[in-house]
Amino acid sequence: MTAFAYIALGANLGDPLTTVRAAITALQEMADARFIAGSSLYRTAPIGLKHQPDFINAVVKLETGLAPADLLTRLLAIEAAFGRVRSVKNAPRTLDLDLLLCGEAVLDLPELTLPHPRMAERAFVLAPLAEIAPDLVIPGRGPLAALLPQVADQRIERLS
Ligand code: PH2
Ligand code: MG
Ligand code: MG
Repeated sequence: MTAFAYIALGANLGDPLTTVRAAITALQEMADARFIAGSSLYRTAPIGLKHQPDFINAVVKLETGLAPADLLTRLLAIEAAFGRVRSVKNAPRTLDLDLLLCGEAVLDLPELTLPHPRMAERAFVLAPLAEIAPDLVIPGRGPLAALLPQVADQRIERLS
């Protein structure tokens, strides 16, 4: 049994454009997962801690038979390989890979909540997600298309 998984990429330290492009390549090459689609890259205003550089964000769709916790372990390994150092919550980061959705899975574990608990409030997630999955319905949150207008005030620019 496989499921479609959606992963959000974010970076705002170092050379974030190069990092996000290289991280997409790493996801394309991940064992036990098939790369289905990747969104455009976006330049986005920081949400949460305001006084930090703009982010580069994107979303990728994979098909995988991995359990959500095992997929998360792979993502954390890629973050570490890109030099991610964890300090305070929402601090600037070289690379953040967030598991947004894994099929219909609804989970509330200490290390993993699915769907991602803040995805529905973030234009930097919803806009790239809408590019690759316009008809997506988020378990417990409803259709993506209905959520997007609610985040229209967040600054986000699609890069070519
Ligand atoms: N990630 C955060 C907090 N704020 N803001 C933007 N624009 N993009 C992000 O990826 C982001 C953020 C926590 O992971
Ligand atoms: Mg994050
Ligand atoms: Mg994260």
